[in-house]
Amino acid sequence: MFWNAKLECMPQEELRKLQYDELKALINRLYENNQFYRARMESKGVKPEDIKCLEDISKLPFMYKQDLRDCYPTKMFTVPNRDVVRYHVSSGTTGKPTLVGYTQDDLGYWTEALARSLTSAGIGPEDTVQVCYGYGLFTGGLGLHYGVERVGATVLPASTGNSERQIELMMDLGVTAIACTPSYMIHLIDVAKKMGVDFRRDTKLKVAILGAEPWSESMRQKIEEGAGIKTFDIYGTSELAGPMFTECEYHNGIHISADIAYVEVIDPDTEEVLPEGSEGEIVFTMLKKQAFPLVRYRIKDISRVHYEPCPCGRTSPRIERISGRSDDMLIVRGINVFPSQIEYTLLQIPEVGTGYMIYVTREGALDNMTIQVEIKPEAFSDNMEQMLKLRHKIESALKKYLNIAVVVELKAPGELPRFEGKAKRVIDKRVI
Ligand code: DLL
Repeated sequence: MFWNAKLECMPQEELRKLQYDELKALINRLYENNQFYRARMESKGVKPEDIKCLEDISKLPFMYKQDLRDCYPTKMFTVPNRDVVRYHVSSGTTGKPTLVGYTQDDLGYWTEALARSLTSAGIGPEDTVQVCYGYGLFTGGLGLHYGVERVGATVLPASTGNSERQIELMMDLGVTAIACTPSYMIHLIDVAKKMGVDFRRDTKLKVAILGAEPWSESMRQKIEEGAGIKTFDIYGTSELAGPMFTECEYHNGIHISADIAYVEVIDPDTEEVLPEGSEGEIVFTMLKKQAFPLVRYRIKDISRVHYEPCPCGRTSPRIERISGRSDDMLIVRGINVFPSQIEYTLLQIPEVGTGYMIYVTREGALDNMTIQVEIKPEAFSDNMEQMLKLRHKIESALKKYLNIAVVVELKAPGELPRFEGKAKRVIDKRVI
C-alpha cells in the first residue's frame, strides 16, 4: 500500500530530475534571501549558476549544528515571522538550544512524509494509534499526531509516562498501533506482564513505530516476540522537521522520500562524498523546507545509503539502521544529551570542582544517568546535611538544563580520575 504511489514509485531518473529542479530553486532562494547561507556560499566561491547537475551539490558548503546555534533564535529563517505557524525546540550542545520554525507548507510536507511512512507500516483509517512520544517542544508527539490524522486513523495522544494507564487505554480503546521509543516499548511489555496483561490475548495491538533513539535487531526480536507485533524503525531529527521516514514491510532500510529530502553519506573527517553502501555520516538537504532551510546538514548520525529499488516498489534511497554517531551526543530516555551541556551546567555551580564522570546504565528498559561530581576543597565537608543540600542543588540544576532527572554522587577533591590524554568522562554501559 502506498500513500502517494506516483512520487514513492517514480522512476529514479525522473526523481533525480525533480530533485535537481527543487535543489536549484532552493539554492536560488537561499542565495537571495538568507544572509548566512549566501555568505557561506561566497566563502566557498560557489554561485547558484555553478549547480549544473545534482552531483554539483558536493560543491555546496555544509551546515553544522554550531551554525544553527549561532543563528539562534531566528537568523536562519528565510520567511517573515507572519508566515511561521509553529516552533519546536531541541537541546543544544551548550547554552542556547536549536529553534526550528515551520510554515503551513513545511507542516504539510512533514505530515505528507509521515503519511507515506505510516501507510508503509500498514496503518490506515481502520487503526487507532497511541502516540506515546512526548508532546510539546519535542517533535515526536505532535509530528506523529498529525501524520496519524492525515491517514485517517484515530489518534490517542497519550504522550509519555503513566504506563499502567497507557496499557488500560490500549485495551479499552482497541488500540492497534503504538508509536514510542523502543526502550519504552520494552518497558510497557514488562509493565503489562506485571499487570497480568498479555498483549496477544488482551489487546488488538499489531504494529509499533519505534525510533528517536538507537536500537538493534535483537531489541526488535524481543519486542516482536514479547508483544506479538510487527515493528517499524522511524527516523528523523528536529532539524529535518521531526520523525519522518520509516522502513517498509521488507525491513531493508529506511525509505527517504526523494522529492522531500536528498541524502548523502560522507567521510566525517575528509568530508568527501562516499559511494553507495559505504559507512559514513549521513548529510541531509531538505528540498522543500521554507522557514528553516537545511542544505548539506551534518546530522552526525552514521549509516549507509542504498539506491537499488526495494521489492516493495518504492524507488527512494534507503538508509540502514543508524549504527552510531560521529560526535559524543547521548540519547537518554529519548532525550538528546551532550556531555558539554553537563559540563557547562556544572561549571556554573561555585562549589563544583573540575572533575566529573558520567555513567549511563539501563535497568530493565529504562536508562539511568549518574554523574559523579568532585567538590572544591573549600566546599567539601563532613556535614551530611550540607552535602545533601548541595547534591540536591546540583541535581535540580542538571534537571532544569537537561530535561531529565539524573542522580548526582558527590566526590571528595581529587577522588575522580585525572586524564593525561583525551579525557574519557562518559561511560555508557547500555547494551542495545
Ligand atoms: O528524535 C525525532 C524523532 C521523534 C524521531 C520520534 C523518531 C521518532 P531529535 O530529538 O532531534 O529528533 O533527535 C534526533 O535522534 O540525530 C539520531 O541520533 C536519533 N534518532 C532518531 N531516530 C532514530 C532511529 C527526534 N530510528 C536524533 N534510530 C538523531 C537511531 C535515532 N537513532
